[in-house]
Amino acid sequence: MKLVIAIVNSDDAGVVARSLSKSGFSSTRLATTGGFLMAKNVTMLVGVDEEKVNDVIEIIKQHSHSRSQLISATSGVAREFPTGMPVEVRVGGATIFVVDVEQFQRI
Ligand code: 2BA
Repeated sequence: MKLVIAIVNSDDAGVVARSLSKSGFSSTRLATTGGFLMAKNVTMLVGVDEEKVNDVIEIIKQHSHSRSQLISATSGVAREFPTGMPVEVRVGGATIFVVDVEQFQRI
């Protein structure tokens, strides 16, 4: 068994979760915050048999859109940029990790 950990944009999380559920995949949504932008995102946990991992990734890909975000030069994040201008950051559709699950139990 594998655990798919997907960090997705908050705006996409609902549709991703619904699409996973429609296809028979259970998921858990955690409210998280990106370390760079300090913006809220959603981390989804999906436990799945190894042969279904690509199906899960495909569903996440279909519904996760990349977008540009402007961060203010006055915010903590942007202080490292010398320009003093707003900085445009391209936030990806989703960041996905796939890890091995040693044990899975429903009690
Ligand atoms: P954040 O850390 O808030 O990062 C948001 C976006 O800012 C990133 O988009 C990337 O385009 C940019 N960015 C991040 N760190 C940067 C840096 N040191 N310098 C310049 N630009 C930087 P994504 O790469 O699509 O990441 C979206 C979110 O996924 C991240 O939010 C973070 O929550 C998570 N993430 C990405 N890579 C990760 C990793 N290796 N480990 C854990 N979480 C990760």
